[in-house]
Amino acid sequence: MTPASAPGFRRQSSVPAAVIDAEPEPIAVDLDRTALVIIDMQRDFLEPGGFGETLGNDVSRLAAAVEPCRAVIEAARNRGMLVVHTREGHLPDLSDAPPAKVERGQPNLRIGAPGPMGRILIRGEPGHDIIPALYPVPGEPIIDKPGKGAFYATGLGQLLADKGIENLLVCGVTTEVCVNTTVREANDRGYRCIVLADCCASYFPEFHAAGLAMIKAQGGIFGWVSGSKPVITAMATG
Ligand code: TIU
Repeated sequence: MTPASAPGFRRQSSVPAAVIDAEPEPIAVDLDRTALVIIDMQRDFLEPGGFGETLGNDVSRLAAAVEPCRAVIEAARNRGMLVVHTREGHLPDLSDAPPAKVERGQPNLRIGAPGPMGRILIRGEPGHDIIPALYPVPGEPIIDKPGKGAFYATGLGQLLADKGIENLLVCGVTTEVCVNTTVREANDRGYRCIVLADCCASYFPEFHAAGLAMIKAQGGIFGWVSGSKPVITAMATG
């Protein structure tokens, strides 16, 4: 049976312009067909009083990813690479929030409940916004997503298709939740995903390590794992 909308996978466009040092092996990519995707670097996950903390997490564990992300974003902007930011969150009436996601934990700490940074994980509230250190510049697309994956119920796939993007450099939080889900979605859609290890973080160091290991295992079953420095080097020379 043919799927209703068979994806038209593209072969790698022309001669790849850059080789990025990565695991399980270096990857050659056309940087002109590559986008930088920054997943959910939001106050709700990185600062005290937000969704991450209401889930019982030590949010300070995510801070290490901020400076590497900032450096990669700067290099991407200098190169003219597409930089896409995502935010996880829900409409104020919670119509896009499945009860199975909302009905967890104490009612006063759930999605939509009032917190020190506004209603928890609600679009438009201070906590939902991206942290000041990584704030998008005018013109950079911001994808608001209701789920963990950045493709589910968003316009990301169309945006990337319109721009001819074939490869994704993926950063953000958390490694095993929204980064992994997005990489898996992207892998099924035919994108080469290169995850930048030091630009990602988890509330659980062992899950960060396992999340990266799962991506690069089995010959790179979901993608490649690299870091900010090899990618910045490739951007400067490729
Ligand atoms: N963005 C993202 O990863 N959402 C989460 O809920 N992550 C957790 O690790 N909880």
